[in-house]
Amino acid sequence: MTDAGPPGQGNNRLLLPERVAAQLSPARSAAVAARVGIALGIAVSVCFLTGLLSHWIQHPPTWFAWPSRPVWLYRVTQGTHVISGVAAIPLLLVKLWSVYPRLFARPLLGSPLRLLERGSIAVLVGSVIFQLATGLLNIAQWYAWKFFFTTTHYTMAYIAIGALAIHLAVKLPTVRSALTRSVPHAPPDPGQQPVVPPPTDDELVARQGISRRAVVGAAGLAATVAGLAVAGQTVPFLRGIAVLAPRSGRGPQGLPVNRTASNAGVGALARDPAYRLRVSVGGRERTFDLGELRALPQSEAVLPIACVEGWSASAHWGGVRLRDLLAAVGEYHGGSAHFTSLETGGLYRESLLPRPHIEDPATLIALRLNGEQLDLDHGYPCRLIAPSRPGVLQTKWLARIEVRQ
Ligand SMILES: Nc1nc2c(c(=O)[nH]1)N[C@H]1C(S)=C(S)[C@@H](COP(=O)(O)O)O[C@H]1N2
Ligand SMILES: [Mo]
Repeated sequence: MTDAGPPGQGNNRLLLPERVAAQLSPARSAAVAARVGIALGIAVSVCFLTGLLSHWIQHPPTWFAWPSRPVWLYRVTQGTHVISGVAAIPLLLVKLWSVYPRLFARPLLGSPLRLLERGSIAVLVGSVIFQLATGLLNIAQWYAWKFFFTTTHYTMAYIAIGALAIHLAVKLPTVRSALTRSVPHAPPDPGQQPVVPPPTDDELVARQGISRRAVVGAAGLAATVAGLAVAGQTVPFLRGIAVLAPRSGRGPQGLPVNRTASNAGVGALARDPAYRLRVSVGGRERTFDLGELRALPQSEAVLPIACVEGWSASAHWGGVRLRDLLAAVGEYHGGSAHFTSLETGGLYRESLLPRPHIEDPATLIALRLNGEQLDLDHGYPCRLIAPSRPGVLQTKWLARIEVRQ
């Protein structure tokens, strides 16, 4: 190929050695870009919606209500959020690769429509790279920069999805025509009459290097492998292959720990024989020592801890039903319960529990975990565990429960 090729194929010669460009050009087509783009669009949209849910659960707008059943609901939505985000990374790379020469096609800017197209691509690529990179770092790191992470990750999500909408609207005609073309064959050269049948996939490989079908297949495979590499942190039987899941299955009592008692600086207060849990509801207040909590009717529940980072693990919890504990103090007439930890600092020392979760019989003030007394790192003397909730709201080392109407 000495020519730069038809406009749809881009100008490879400007960026790559001629031999390499000739190998790659058949795979760098609108047909590949559209197909990988659709998979990427689906992954990004699923990631956006599940991320939005997680944000609303943690910072509920007045119109928003999240159910307490099924107990695994948040585990599934947040697992999906992390898996779709990670699967999007290879798809984005292949998509960028397939359109790369065309990104620099002349004219760079030009008409207002072209300006919009270019601008939305720049914003889209930048924001999606930012989201996927910070999301991935958050899975690997945690805590140090969480406050910065949540607010920017949330804001950037709207920017990314807005740019995606503009990009799709502008590209709709291109996508439509690209999808009617089949992947294995090159589009007919407009300068020639088609006197021979179009080459088969194998011929194309032999003649020109990578086929389009191979690229689309490789993108799908890479996305699946990446997804599986994190899926193990939430799907137990995939744990063995979860190379991107740093906190699966380890920790005391068979459950990972995000923040230990010594990190939180609560060891002495938690072990103090003078420990009391203060509970107030319906204008009454009462304190409980550990013996009194153990003397109340005990219940059990199998519930997951589902961290916003995407790891989750199911466990067998035992303790006092929250609604029983409240009933032992005063009358509950609705409203949220405010939980405060013994922890004096930290971002997660308090949480708010809405009515559906307060009334759910599976919501426990846990004293036991997997058949043993709750480990200090899991929240001894007692912690909140409620169904279908982000782990970050399952407050450990409880000091106070206060119903606010
Ligand atoms: N007081 C307090 N409670 C807390 C936290 C914390 O830092 N402080 N971390 C939360 C987070 S982010 C998660 S995922 C769960 C993890 O519970 P585990 O450490 O028992 O697995 O506890 C939550 N409860
Ligand atoms: Mo968490």
